[in-house]
Amino acid sequence: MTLGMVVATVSGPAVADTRAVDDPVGDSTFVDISRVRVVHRDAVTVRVRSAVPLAAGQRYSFWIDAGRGPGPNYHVAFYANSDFDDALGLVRSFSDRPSRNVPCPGLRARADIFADQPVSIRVPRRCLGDPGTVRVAVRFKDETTGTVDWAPGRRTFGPWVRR
Ligand SMILES: [Ca+2]
Repeated sequence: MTLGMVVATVSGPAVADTRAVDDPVGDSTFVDISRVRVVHRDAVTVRVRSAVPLAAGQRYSFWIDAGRGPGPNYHVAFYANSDFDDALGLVRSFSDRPSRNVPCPGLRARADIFADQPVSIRVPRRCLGDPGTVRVAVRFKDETTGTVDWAPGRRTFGPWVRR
């Protein structure tokens, strides 16, 4: 814990509320994350760049750790250009099946196969219990072929992002 805090202080960027992690290009087929950027302000905003065009049948899943318990606390998943229910899933593991969903006014999810824009979510902090720090794991899955790409790695979170 202490070591992690020291490392974060020494190597952290000047802007503590933003972290970006590059993901290898070519490490998966049909879906391929190239970069994840997390901004932690009044909302937690996650933008994910894809190295390949977005397509129908891709599912975009996000797990958020708000620092409570050993695993992820929240889950959001959706498809491109489809209706999105503004509910946040409660989870305790890297599961696609939340124990329940809670309303989160202001929750946004975006994935547009017709625009060259990142896949993104925006989650108001109040929906997450106003955490001091958060970290995020992302998985893109092509449901036709079953291929997946995780960032930063399978069932692995990126760096903590302070508000
Ligand atoms: Ca990748």
